[in-house]
Amino acid sequence: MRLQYKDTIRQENDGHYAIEYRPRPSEFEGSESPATAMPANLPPQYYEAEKRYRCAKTPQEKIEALEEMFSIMPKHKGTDRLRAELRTKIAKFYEEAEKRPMVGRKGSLLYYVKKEGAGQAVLVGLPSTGKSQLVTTLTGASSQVADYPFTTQLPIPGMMEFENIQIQLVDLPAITAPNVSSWLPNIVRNADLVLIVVDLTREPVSQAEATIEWLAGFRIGVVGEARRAEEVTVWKKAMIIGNKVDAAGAAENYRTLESRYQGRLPTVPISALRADGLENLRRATFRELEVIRVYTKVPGQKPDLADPVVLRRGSTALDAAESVHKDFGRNLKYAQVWGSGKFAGQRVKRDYVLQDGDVIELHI
Ligand SMILES: Nc1nc2c(ncn2[C@@H]2O[C@H](COP(=O)(O)OP(=O)(O)OP(=O)(O)O)[C@@H](O)[C@H]2O)c(=O)[nH]1
Ligand SMILES: [Mg+2]
Repeated sequence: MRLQYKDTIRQENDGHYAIEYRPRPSEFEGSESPATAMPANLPPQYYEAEKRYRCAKTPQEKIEALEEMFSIMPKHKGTDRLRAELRTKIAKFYEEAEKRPMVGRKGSLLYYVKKEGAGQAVLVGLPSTGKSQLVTTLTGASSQVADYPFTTQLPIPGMMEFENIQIQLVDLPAITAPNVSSWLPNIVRNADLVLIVVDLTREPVSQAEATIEWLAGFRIGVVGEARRAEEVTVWKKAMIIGNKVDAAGAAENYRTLESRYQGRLPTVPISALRADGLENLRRATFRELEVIRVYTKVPGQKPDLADPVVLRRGSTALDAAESVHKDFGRNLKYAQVWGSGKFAGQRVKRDYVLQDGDVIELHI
C-alpha cells in the first residue's frame, strides 16, 4: 500500500506499525469537509477496497467497493462518523445505479439487495439444494426451481412473514455458479444472517463444510466456527438448513449433520417442497437475527400491537424513543414498561434494556 496525502505511520508499543489514515480530498468530492483523522489499525483489505473504489467507473463497482470497506471497518465510537459517511455515499450510488438505464436497470437493482423489514437473511449453498424452492414456498416470490444446477443467476428477494413482522429472504445463485464471485460475496457480507442450505439426500456435512470454506475464501467467518482472526474481515451469524427431509434416508443424514454441528451452529430440518418444519425455521431465523419487537406509545394512547418497532437485541428505552424521533430521545425523561418489567407499568430509566414483546410508554 502506498502512503499519500497526510497519512502518518507510527510504531505501536507491541511493535506493529499502525497507519494514521486521513481521507484524501478526492474521496469527498461533493461532500462538505473531509472527515477528521480516523483511527488507524484498519486491515490491509480496507485499503485494497478503497483503492478499487477510487478506480471504479460505474456506480455498481463503487457500491461493491464501498460495501466492502463498510463491512471491514470496525464498529466503535471512533469510526461512527466514517461509517455514516460511507452509508450516505453507498445510498447515493444506489440511487445513481437505479437511474442509469445503460447498465441495465433491472440488473443493477438486483445485484444489490436493499434491506427491507426486520432483517435480511441470505441463502447460500451448492447447486440444487432447494434454495429457490424454499424462498418460493416461504415468501411467494417466484424464483425459478429446476432439477438442473445453476438455475438461479441473480439475487431474488422476498418477504417472509413471522408473526407480526416481515423478514427479508434473498435467494442467491449457487456458490459454484459461474460469474458470480465478484458480487455474490458482497451480498453475503452485507446480510444480517447467512442461511446455509444443504441437501439432506447428499452428504450434508460435506456440503456445509464446502459452503463454510467458500465463505472463508472471501474472508467471511461464520460465528461458532473457529478461524484465525487475521483470516477474517467480517463475521456473520449463520444457521444450517437441512432441506429435503421428506426424501428417503434424509432423516438419518440430518442426525449426522446435527451432531456434527451441535454447540457450534444451529441446524433445522425442513422440506421446502412439502412445507414441513417451516414454522420452526421462521422462529429460528427470527431468533438468530437477534432483534426484538417493542411497541411504543405515548401516555393516553393504546400501543399498536400489529406494528412493532424492530430493534437490535440489547436496545434500551432510549433507543426505542430515538426510533420514534430523535427529539423523543433527547427529551426522554423516563419510560414505563409492560412485559419485562417487575410489574406492569414499571417506571424505568433511559438505559433500561428492553425485551422482545415489551410495550413502552415514553414520557418526555
Ligand atoms: N424431495 C425434495 N426435493 C426438493 C425439495 N426442495 C427442492 N427440491 C428439488 O430440488 C431441485 C432443486 O431445487 P431448486 O430450488 O431449484 O434448488 P437451488 O438450490 O435453488 O438450485 P440453484 O439455483 O441451481 O443453485 C428441484 O428439482 C426441486 O424440486 C424438498 O424439500 N424435497
Ligand atoms: Mg435456485
